[in-house]
Amino acid sequence: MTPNQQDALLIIDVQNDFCPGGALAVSEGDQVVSVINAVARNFQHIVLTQDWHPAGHASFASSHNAEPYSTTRLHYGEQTLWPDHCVQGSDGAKFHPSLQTDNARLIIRKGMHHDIDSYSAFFENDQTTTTGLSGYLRQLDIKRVFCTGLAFDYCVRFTAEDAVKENFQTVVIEDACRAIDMNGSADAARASFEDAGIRLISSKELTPDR
Ligand code: VGL
Ligand code: ZN
Repeated sequence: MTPNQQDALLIIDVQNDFCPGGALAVSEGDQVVSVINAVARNFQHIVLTQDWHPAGHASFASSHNAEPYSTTRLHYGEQTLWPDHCVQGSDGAKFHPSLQTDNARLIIRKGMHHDIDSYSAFFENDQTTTTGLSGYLRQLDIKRVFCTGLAFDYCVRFTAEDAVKENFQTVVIEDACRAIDMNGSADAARASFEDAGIRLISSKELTPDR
């Protein structure tokens, strides 16, 4: 499978806080970096996302005097509460230092509204507030997106599902992702991808020489 002009690589939240040692560490999160750097060489259109919360964000357990990984209701529905992470301007919010970002054309920052979390690169968790990504991709005549990054079962999952809703063909490169895997969330993501017609592939299909 060789990406063409109408394909885009989406690199979701490969940030220090989602890697080992970070505030919301995803097991083996740093291991996606070399895989993503390798597949990125095949793409002309690369978009990065960066989880980018103001201090005191509504998705932080500390803002509700609650335990991390518990849930609460926000104005748009149920929301998992996370440890403080990816605070704007912090080291935890920086991209992993080995992630090659120079060829990315766009960086979408998300989760910036104090009262709305945003897992997806397309729509915030109220499912209405847009990041502008669909318009950007359409104007570049992108037809298909390849999703990578962290976390497989949260931000990658919601991005891939929204990409389908926005009429992009959608592929997830599974070994270029790692999951938080809480209460069966990784298996739930796989089942949902199957239902939505989202293809799961291995990076080997894009980089046969590695
Ligand atoms: C993410 C939880 C909270 C992610 C971001 O990137 O998957 N998960 N914020
Ligand atoms: Zn977040």
